[in-house]
Amino acid sequence: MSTQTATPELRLWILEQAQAGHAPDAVLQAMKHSGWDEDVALAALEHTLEGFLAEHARLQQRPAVVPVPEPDLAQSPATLCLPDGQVVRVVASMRDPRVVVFADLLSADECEALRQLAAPRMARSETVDNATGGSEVNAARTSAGMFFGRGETALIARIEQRIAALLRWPVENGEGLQVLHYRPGAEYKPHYDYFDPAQPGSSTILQRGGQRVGTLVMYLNTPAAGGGTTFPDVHLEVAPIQGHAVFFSYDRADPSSRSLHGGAPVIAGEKWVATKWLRERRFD
Ligand code: PD2
Ligand code: ZN
Repeated sequence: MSTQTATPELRLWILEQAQAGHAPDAVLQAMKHSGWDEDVALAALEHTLEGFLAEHARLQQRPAVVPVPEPDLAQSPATLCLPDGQVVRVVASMRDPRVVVFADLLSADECEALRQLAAPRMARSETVDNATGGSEVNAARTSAGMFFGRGETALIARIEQRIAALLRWPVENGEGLQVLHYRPGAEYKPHYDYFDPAQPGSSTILQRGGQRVGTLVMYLNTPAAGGGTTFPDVHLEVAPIQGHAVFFSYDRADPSSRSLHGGAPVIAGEKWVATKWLRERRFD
């Protein structure tokens, strides 16, 4: 075991390297060359850079960057085999904003079962009232919806475990699944899923689980026309196809995340989705 501990001089030196624009990996290598134990150097680097990034964000008056859920796509796999045996196909991915489209996340039977469970409990969708942190009916969101409790049924628990494995994010950090139903003409105008830190109502909401850092929209049917999920900043539209899902993450609660997205109007037929929002911390 190492007896070295990081000194204030080392932290100052790390900060100077960061300010000069040197990449963390290059700084780590330089520390190792100077005789610092790798674990000590890494811990000092992480600790110092965390502070550096927080300060950088504060100076820019922007929220800090935080860790986000992320599927394991390092080797560009065509499929991901999840622990429950589900083989999910990776259809498309984009780095900035981070968007990944999956196929076969849910079977047709699972989609039907979710719709059946949700149908008797649907009510006009509400959006968060920024001033109070409560919710209100809003013309920008003309769907009907309901929330399941986390793990409410065996089916829901199984889907939640699958999502946790896919996105490598704890089940406990997820909000309950929300099911939305759009009729022809219904839409969800472009919005951000994170809570605006500048709004007075947000502090109450953030006490439970912190910020939202990722969203998974799962398509429970295939509308005849319209109803895609749009990302206006990058002119992307994801087609709603039964069993497919679109995942996107946002590592800062700020428009620079480019996570603006909406549900385009349904033109023909109807649209059913289930949304899973993921928080920074346990959402109990
Ligand atoms: O239904 C959609 O495509 C959609 C679009 C934007 C859902 C959500 N946002 C959401 O549930 O946050
Ligand atoms: Zn949304």
